[in-house]
Amino acid sequence: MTTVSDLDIRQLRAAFAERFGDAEGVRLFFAPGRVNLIGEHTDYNGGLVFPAALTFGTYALVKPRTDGLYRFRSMQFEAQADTPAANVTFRKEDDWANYPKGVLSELLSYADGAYAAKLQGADVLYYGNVPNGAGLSSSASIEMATALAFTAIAGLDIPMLELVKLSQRAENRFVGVNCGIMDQFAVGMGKREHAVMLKCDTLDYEYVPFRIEGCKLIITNTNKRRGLADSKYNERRQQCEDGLKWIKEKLPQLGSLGELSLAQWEEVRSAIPDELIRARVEHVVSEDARVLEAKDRLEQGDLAAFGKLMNASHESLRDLYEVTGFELDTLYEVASAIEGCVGTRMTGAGFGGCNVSVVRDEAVDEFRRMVAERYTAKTGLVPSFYVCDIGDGAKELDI
Ligand code: NG1
Ligand code: MG
Repeated sequence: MTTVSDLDIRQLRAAFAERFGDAEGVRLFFAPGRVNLIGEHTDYNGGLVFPAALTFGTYALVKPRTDGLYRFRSMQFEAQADTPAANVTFRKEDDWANYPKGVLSELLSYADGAYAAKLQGADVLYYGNVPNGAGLSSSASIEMATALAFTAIAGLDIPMLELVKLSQRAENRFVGVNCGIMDQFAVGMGKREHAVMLKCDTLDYEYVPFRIEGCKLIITNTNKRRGLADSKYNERRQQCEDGLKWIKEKLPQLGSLGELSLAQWEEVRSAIPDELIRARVEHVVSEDARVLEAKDRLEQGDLAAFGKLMNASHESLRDLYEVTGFELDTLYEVASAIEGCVGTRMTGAGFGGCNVSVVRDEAVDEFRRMVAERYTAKTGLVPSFYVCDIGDGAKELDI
């Protein structure tokens, strides 16, 4: 993977000029990828998540236009799109460019179109170093970089939290991925050296210093593409909704699974006649409790307990929610067998993508060596490792 320090702004300017004529007056915006530390498949259930923003992400070099035309180009992808603000529609062949187009579409209709007249066009060049389809939110990072860039160049005063919601709508309605709020929130609202615990129904949130003294946060990519992830993701969402419906027969006031305490769950679990759906709900309710406890443990500096909760989260996603799969389970197995690995789990939607681990400094080299060797022996795939820092959410960069 290319690291952030490899990005040379002169290179980016030159590439911009090559595609658009000249780079006079461009502005640079950045939005990170994110990693979820714990709290998986809880966001769309109104539950708790505990993500953090990464220091790699998507850069958008932007120059305003005045003719209403938006032109999208990428340093890495062939597909490109030219879209007049008057006619923003989804086109399959526009590929990745549908994400910024979705954001544009949502901005145009935001507040009943109150800002539409100010959205007068832009040329945009993207450069990203979040691995795609790995569960690190490359899509949310494109969306949030775009949302911030377009509001900034148009001089619109829209708060970050609104851009977060608007970008989620872009993904739900324009791109057609029915994701929860976690990704856009972490990407927009992330804070350097902090994780953020978010309650996804109320959007109440709390920053927690991410102190893991003597340890590193390591993301390991299975390099297994996520295949049927979308259909299975939507199937899990449906199963949770079915579970909620049954529980509501006993607790009519319940708005979401995220409102259900462990104690309440014990009382109503028999209301769900279907064993599989009971298992799905059991994961959601227990995962929510793990997030709360993980936050406390991190604040207390009890990394051993924090790590155990990460492992328990993986096992619940494997056994109850069934979203891990052979590669992620193999990583979990080989990583957790390493002495200096404090905690390890899948992160993101699952079915492939990434694992996240907390590893003692002195064990990092061994972790990389042994995990790679054993993982490759079992799967035939070569994993990638990223030793991570926690960075800030979306922002404009000085150039
Ligand atoms: P990733 O792995 O980034 O696709 C998905 C959802 C999140 C959340 C997690 C599971 C998308 C774009 N995002 O994350 O909202 O539900 O799965 O915790 O589908
Ligand atoms: Mg995504």
